[in-house]
Amino acid sequence: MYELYIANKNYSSWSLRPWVLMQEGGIEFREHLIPFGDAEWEDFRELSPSGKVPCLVDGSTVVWDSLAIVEYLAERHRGVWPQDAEARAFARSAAAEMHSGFTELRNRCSMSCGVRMRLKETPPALMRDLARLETLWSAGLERFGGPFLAGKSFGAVDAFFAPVAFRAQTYRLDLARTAYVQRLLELPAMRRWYAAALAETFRDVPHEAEILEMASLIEDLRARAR
Ligand SMILES: N[C@@H](CCC(=O)N[C@@H](CS)C(=O)NCC(=O)O)C(=O)O
Repeated sequence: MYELYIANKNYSSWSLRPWVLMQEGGIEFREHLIPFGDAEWEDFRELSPSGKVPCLVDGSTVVWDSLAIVEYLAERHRGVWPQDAEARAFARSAAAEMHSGFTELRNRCSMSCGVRMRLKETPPALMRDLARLETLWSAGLERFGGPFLAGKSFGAVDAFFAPVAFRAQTYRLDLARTAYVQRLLELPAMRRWYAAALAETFRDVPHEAEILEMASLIEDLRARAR
């Protein structure tokens, strides 16, 4: 049984990627959620070489970093990447681009599933990231026929863009490919993640501050600690 270490579902976009891939792909794992800032983080650092989540443990093998986890799983399970070589090249390129790029989108629209925010500014760098996203999604959906980015099935490439769907919902991002965003949000695993995120009462002060620096709060749908 795999052990998957993740952080708070409300905030942890990197954790969501392998989690949703494994859940949708029927790859069984035991989940360990370590809340940001919790004392457990210190113990966790002994396990994960980077001290970051997600981190997958398979017996004596430790795999850290979302992309490495996806590749590790792809060696053992079908359907992580597409069968077709051309679709696979596209899927790997797009996932790698998400992993290393879209910096402005990631920084300015930090993931917080349970709130609705209005961005204070939409600078050109953010508009460039959104335009690139549209081009990339359109290329995949049109070339491989949808409904997912590299064809008929949900796979690693879609898992890499899953946090963008929550960001689009939180910040009401103006994306033309709303059907794809909706498709991601409606996946059973995404609904489960979202429900768990809404139920979290923990608030990470640095994350909350970062989000409020970039955007104004419209609505907070999360449960509150009693
Ligand atoms: N490139 C890494 C990024 C991982 C990452 O930044 N994870 C965040 C949580 S979303 C983290 O562990 N932050 C805690 C820290 O930096 O102490 C990946 O793809 O897994």
